[in-house]
Amino acid sequence: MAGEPQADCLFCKIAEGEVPATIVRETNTTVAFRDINPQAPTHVLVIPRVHYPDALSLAAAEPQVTADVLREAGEVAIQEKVDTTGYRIVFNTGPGAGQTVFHAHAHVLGGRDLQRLV
Ligand code: DGP
Repeated sequence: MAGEPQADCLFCKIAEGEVPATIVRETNTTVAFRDINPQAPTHVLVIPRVHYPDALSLAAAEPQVTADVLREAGEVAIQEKVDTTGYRIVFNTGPGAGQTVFHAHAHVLGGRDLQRLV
């Protein structure tokens, strides 16, 4: 059920400490950890502890937690010192957009010149 831990979800397992990850920040509602396949010098994923398959289903059910994810993405940028040069927050949504893990997550990318996407 949405909102409940999913036995087959990698990011639920990371949130519960069952799968190791390099965690950079944690709150009661979120976990931030380094992406295993970094696309920039700073590439951190921020996830809600609760399981929803993507950012918009999280937003519909848990607006406060969604705000927590976004705020933590900004805190990661400050902690990683990419806030002054600029950084990108990305929510890949759906397979056609490259989403491969169906537990909502924000990518925080920075530390290099990021090509303009839009
Ligand atoms: P997305 O393509 O938006 O669903 O992003 C999923 C990201 O998750 C992708 O950039 C790689 C990362 N990832 C996949 N498996 C692991 C893992 O086991 N550990 C960590 N730290 N990151 C992972």
